Amino acid sequence: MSHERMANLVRALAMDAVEQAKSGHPGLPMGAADVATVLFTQFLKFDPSDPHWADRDRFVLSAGHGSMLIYALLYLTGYEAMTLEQIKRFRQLGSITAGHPEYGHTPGIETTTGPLGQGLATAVGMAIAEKHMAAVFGDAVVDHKTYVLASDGDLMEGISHEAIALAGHLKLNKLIVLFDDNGISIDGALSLSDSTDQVKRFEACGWASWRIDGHDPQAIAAALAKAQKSDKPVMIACKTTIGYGAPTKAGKSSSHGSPLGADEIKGAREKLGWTHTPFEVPPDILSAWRESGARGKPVHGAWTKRLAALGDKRAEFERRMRGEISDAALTKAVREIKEKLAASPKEIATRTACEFALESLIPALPDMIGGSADLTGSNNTRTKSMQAITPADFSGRFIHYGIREFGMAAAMNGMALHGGIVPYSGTFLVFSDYSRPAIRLAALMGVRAIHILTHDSIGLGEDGPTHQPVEHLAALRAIPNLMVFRPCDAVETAECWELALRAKDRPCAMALTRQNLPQLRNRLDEDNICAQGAYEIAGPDGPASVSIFATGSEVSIAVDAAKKLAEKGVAARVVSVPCFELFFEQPDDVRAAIIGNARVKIGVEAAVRMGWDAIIGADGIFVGMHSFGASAPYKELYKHFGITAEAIADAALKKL
Ligand SMILES: Cc1ncc(C[n+]2csc(CCOP(=O)(O)OP(=O)(O)O)c2C)c(N)n1
Repeated sequence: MSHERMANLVRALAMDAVEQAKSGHPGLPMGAADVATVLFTQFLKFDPSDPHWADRDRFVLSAGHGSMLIYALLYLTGYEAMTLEQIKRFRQLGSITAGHPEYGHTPGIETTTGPLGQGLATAVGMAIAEKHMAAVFGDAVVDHKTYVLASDGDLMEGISHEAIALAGHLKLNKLIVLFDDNGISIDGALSLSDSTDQVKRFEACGWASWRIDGHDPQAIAAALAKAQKSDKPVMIACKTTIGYGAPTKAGKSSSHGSPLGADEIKGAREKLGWTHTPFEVPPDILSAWRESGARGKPVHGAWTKRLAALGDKRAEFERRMRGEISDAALTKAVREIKEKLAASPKEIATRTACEFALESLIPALPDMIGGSADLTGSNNTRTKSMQAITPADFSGRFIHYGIREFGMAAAMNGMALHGGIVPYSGTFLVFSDYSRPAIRLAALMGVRAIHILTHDSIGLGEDGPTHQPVEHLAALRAIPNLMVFRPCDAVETAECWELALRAKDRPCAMALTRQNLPQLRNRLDEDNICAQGAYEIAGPDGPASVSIFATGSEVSIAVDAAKKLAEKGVAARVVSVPCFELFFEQPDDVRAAIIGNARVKIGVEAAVRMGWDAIIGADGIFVGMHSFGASAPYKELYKHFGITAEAIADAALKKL
């Protein structure tokens, strides 16, 4: 079967599906069909009968708007779930052919893409994961490549630079980027807004990179063959024509993101020599595609034998790839931490409590790979025993991501998606804005990526308002499926870590302090009390007329306020709220019991009020931030902004 016929079938399916949906992006699939056909028929290692095969090559369509390309490829190569019917239902409710590829929604989709640049950055994480798992389990069972198809838009986005610099530094030579170099974006020619020499840029970042004709199957195959042997990551700039085959729209932005229209499609059929009706799949071409889809079966079979030969390590490898951390090891480690804290309570910052917890967690859970965006000493995410991952040795468990918060968060998604790894990392809470789009994708995909975000309020002090988050907790809490933890002491920090690790299908953000906090939980609790999201941490024996709800560093202030109220004969209880999301997920009666019916409800958090009304009600009192912070020693700032035990007690007394 000729390459041309196989590639033209991809083009036809893309234009027909977009036309039927009356929306979508035909330009990229038509332009990149040759590149993708060579990759999928000759190079990509995969087995459509087992989309989760651990040693498959990963393929990331970073330019997610070209989704019909991957849907066509999945159908043609024989992924059972991807039927012609699904392709006909492109972009319709309930289909697996969503507008942009969605991880977990469609078998064969390795990561959700659409936000340009992120697919590439996620792929960097996949390639790191491959190297680490190969270092741990050996290349007999872990030896695959990560391929990315990236567009102009992917490479223009700032995150691409973080990603390629990190990949180049780490010499991720099994990462191969195919750049769909068509010189067109939505507004028109790329020359409107860009004149970067991408080949030189990648080379400057330590990649091997060169240009080819992206419509010449021999050139594509030769380039991919050469890329297999590279000692650096590879970027092949494939010169293509967007909307290839369309008589008047090819090479123009008009083919990028709308249906071509009946006349243009008719003309494209003529130009491509495609005599078939819409959605007609010639059996001989389909069988050629299916044959290439079956290429991986014997390779997969041989791998299964090698896996069996792993012996003792096999179960461990399979457990890790399933994403199941060892329940017994985690339970034991958390118990150990809590016992130590009960035996000798610690007045430490929660960031220090994080490191204290990690000292037990890291040896217990080999799946965990930590890191920091150049704030290792401030985030306390590296324990003494952790070795850094280096280009020469990927067996380490700590990554110096550099000052690349977004690239770090996207790479963490890639590691989690690859499997075998539970990634966590550190930066300042205020800089979660820089990583937010990747945190959002983690939440959308349902992957376990753990973001340690220290220096979580005005409590960081002298660095001032540029570094003091005020709106970030609210902003993070607004992301569905993301757990935002803000523990109040060392014990809560350990419990929040346990919850983060146990949540297999959820990312989390953990806000931790720079300043020391007293340990409020001195008793050894068998259960994870934070699991409920909120609980009474201090209270009178009888009914309370004041309920004070607080998180993190403000819980101890709330406890002091309750003492002051008690001195005045007012019974007040304090509820610690380490995780809003887990609290809101409790049954109504549990929530109602924790909120209680005290006459006065007060929320205390050194941040903005947004979100708190769900707990304290619209008529509740909020003690927190109403503006940006300021530069000063933190104790002065708490006084200056009125977040004190006195202010809380006074507000309660006034309302009673
Ligand atoms: C972060 C982000 N910004 C904007 C968009 C909207 N968008 C989708 S495709 C595109 C650019 C299209 O140009 P290119 O990447 O070259 O794709 P091609 O036209 O070759 O299909 C834009 C701006 C997006 N998907 N993601």
